[in-house]
Amino acid sequence: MKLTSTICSVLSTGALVSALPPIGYERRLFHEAINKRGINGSSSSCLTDAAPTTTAPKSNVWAPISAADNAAVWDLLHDPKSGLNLTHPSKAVLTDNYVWWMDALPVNKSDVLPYLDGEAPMPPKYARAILFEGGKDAPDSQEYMIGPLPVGPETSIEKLDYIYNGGNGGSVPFNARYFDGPRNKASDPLVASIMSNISDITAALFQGGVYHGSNDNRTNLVLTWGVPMSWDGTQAFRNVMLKFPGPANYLTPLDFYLLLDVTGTDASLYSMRGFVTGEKYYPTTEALRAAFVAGELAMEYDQTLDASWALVDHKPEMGVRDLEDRLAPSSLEIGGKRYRVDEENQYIEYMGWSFYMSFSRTLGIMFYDIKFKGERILYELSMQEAMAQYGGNQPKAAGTVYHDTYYQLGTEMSPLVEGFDCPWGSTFWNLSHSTNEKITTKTNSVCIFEADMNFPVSRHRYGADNAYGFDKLGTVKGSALTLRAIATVGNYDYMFDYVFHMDASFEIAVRASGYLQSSFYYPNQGKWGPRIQQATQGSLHDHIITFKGDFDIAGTKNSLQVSELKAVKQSQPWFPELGEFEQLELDVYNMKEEQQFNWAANNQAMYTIINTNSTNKWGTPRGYRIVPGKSDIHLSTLKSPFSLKNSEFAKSHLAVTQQHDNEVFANSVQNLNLPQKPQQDFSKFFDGESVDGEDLVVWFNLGMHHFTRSEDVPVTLYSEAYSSISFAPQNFFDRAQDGDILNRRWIEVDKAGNMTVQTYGVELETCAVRLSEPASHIGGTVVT
Ligand SMILES: *[C@@H]1O[C@H](CO)[C@@H](O)[C@H](O)[C@H]1NC(C)=O
Ligand SMILES: *[C@@H]1O[C@H](CO)[C@@H](O)[C@H](O)[C@H]1NC(C)=O
Ligand SMILES: *[C@@H]1O[C@H](CO)[C@@H](O)[C@H](O)[C@H]1NC(C)=O
Ligand SMILES: *[C@@H]1O[C@H](CO)[C@@H](O)[C@H](O)[C@H]1NC(C)=O
Ligand SMILES: *[C@@H]1O[C@H](CO)[C@@H](O)[C@H](O)[C@H]1NC(C)=O
Ligand SMILES: *[C@@H]1O[C@H](CO)[C@@H](O)[C@H](O)[C@H]1NC(C)=O
Ligand SMILES: *[C@@H]1O[C@H](CO)[C@@H](O)[C@H](O)[C@H]1NC(C)=O
Ligand SMILES: *[C@@H]1O[C@H](CO)[C@@H](O)[C@H](O)[C@H]1NC(C)=O
Ligand SMILES: [Cu+2]
Repeated sequence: MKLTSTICSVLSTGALVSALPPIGYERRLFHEAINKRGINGSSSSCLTDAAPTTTAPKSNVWAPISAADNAAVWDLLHDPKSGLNLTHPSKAVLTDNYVWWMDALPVNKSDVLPYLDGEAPMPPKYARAILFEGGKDAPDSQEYMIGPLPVGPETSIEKLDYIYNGGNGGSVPFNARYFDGPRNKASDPLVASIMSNISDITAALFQGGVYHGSNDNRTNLVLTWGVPMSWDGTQAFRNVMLKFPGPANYLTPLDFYLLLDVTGTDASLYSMRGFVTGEKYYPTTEALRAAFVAGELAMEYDQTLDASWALVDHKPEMGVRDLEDRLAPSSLEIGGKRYRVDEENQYIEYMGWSFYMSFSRTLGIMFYDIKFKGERILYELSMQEAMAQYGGNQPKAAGTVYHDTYYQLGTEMSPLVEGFDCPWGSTFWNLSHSTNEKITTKTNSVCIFEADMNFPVSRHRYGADNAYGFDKLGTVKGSALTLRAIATVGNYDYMFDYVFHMDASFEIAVRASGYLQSSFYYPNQGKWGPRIQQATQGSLHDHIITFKGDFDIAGTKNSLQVSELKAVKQSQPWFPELGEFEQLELDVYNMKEEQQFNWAANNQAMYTIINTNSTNKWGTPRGYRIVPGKSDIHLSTLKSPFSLKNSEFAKSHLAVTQQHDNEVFANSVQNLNLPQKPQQDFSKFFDGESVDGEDLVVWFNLGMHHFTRSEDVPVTLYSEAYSSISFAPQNFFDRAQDGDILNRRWIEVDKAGNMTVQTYGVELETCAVRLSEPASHIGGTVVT
């Protein structure tokens, strides 16, 4: 489909105006006389031009591994000489050794700084590979580091243990490892035999719904199951919930749960632990059947078989809104793109900012060496985990905690739709990850655009007693550069925005759309969310998105300054009549030790990463402030058995640690099934080290308590499911970073009433615009 729409272009009238009659001019002034004219369009325009290019000062040392390195590492691992005895994953069973996935190993900061800031050579690249080793006497998952790359005589394969603090390094017990295809396949026959045995019951309860196995053509139900699937890796369980199939199956759950023990690699030992339906537990098939025969299992509501109500397509039955057939307003870079890119190095320069992007299959897009006007602000800014934990009175909802890195969130970052997911004219970049020996490329999966903030950075009207009400007026255009990616991890579509502002502040926003994980609706279950469809309850849950910010303010030796606002008692001799009275003051101090902490009540504390030895012109330590945004929450449940020790990063608003090369990640990708014996325990980072005058990492959480609602149907709305935070210079500069911006208006009215408007040479552009439905931007997946 190729659809073309023509947008009005804008035409400047020449903005330097003087001595126009005051009456009637005001309106014109404030709108700068934008004339609209319909145009037929020209084939090229400043909008669709590629961003100007630049050359990164250094090659991107954080880049994902190349296709050639990926293939060479694959071959090395599979070489019989490696002694790993690997089977190709497509043929693997539980008792084989095979590769789960490969990625780049994060390069140590201590190795990177001499390269970035000095003449040191680029530190060598390493791959990391997680191998499932079911063939071992004690079957497990073991992670390896392979390098240096490219593969050569120096390259070795070593266990990768140093990035984990749980005690077993890169080893994860078999029972806790990712529940992949072979494990699913091994336990499916048991599910099929149990469910076949009671197919008359499920058919009676669920409009003919039966399960005879995933490959049986009589099967018309689908399975989902809760995670975690183990407490500590010594056991494995699988709590299955039945659903009606279809693209919106997240919203058509059934009230039927089958609980299995799936411990170990010998599937003949797997067993049933019982059923749950109607909030009751039946330990055996006999008990279930007896209840069915006694008529105790009737469903109060039928789940909908046709879930077309749950699709995100147009619903004509909802009617038409006046004028809604017109194209909606759009943000367009009508002056041409104002950022430069080095696509090969994934490097960007924008209005004083510069930074590198990287990408990992688990964490998605990441940023390094973020500088403003040549000074490093952050060494690293990266998402660490997207977690969700649910509540309910049944095995699935009550027992569900998601760590989306377990599901490889980065690999679910997928093509974006120009004009809708991102503004027309955005720059789109591909994202690539390893799929076994090949590289999978998701085209156009990151978009880059500068957009109008629709409010000025700053302005002031200097009042005067004339027809305009001022003799001077200054206003500075507000715009910002956004990098955006959307990861559809199962049900949810998480949108990550990294926004770089003109005033040297930057912002992170996460929004969620997509399907709720829902439950079958039982009357009187309002404690866990409302009824949102005929037989569907929106299950209450928390989302916590954890980020790492490795700040380097004027060097690596930083402190976390706390400025507490206090209401204190004071007497001032010039107000004798007040005696002691309450007034404001700041209690300013540096945090001494690593800690997890929360935003102060009423936000009465400011947290600033400062360099005590680097002061601005006014003698104040330079810093960046952590500015709370929207919905900066932590996890509500702090002692749940399902998230006891593997989710510590989610349990405070903020945390500060000393940077260490072996404390790279807040979480580990297979921590989900180890709530009670984690591979990575974030709380162990806090071991009393100083954070005063050290290299600091700030960890911070965005998220939302998802109070589900019928407006989550068909999908959750980005407008409300939204969390953000920003970071702003705090005495980092000597003044606001807006004086050098030319996109501003300075208007003066002289005593005679003559007005001049200064445009600093930035006139309204005439940018011929012809938009066409960008079929080419709805990219795809390419395997090379
Ligand atoms: C300023 O305004 C006066 C009175 O309206 C007018 O006569 C004069 O020409 C104007 N001067 C300029 C430089 O536009
Ligand atoms: C616009 O296109 C139409 C049809 O191709 C043509 O007749 C008309 O002259 C064009 N107008 C302009 C302003 O180019
Ligand atoms: C290699 O693994 C296979 C199973 O994948 C196993 O049957 C075989 O014994 C293993 N060989 C060695 C030498 O361990
Ligand atoms: C099927 O159900 C019967 C009792 O109804 C039970 O004896 C038998 O073990 C069941 N088989 C399976 C595989 O659960
Ligand atoms: C289902 O599978 C069975 C056995 O494999 C086969 O005989 C039958 O024709 C299939 N039915 C349909 C509707 O495909
Ligand atoms: C993005 O991927 C597509 C498909 O593989 C490829 O044609 C295109 O060249 C890629 N773009 C870049 C900049 O690598
Ligand atoms: C990174 O640093 C850690 C901790 O100092 C060290 O154990 C590891 O070998 C280093 N990694 C590489 C690739 O040099
Ligand atoms: C600040 O400078 C002093 C004197 O040079 C030095 O002793 C101290 O370690 C420095 N502190 C930091 C945080 O850099
Ligand atoms: Cu949610």
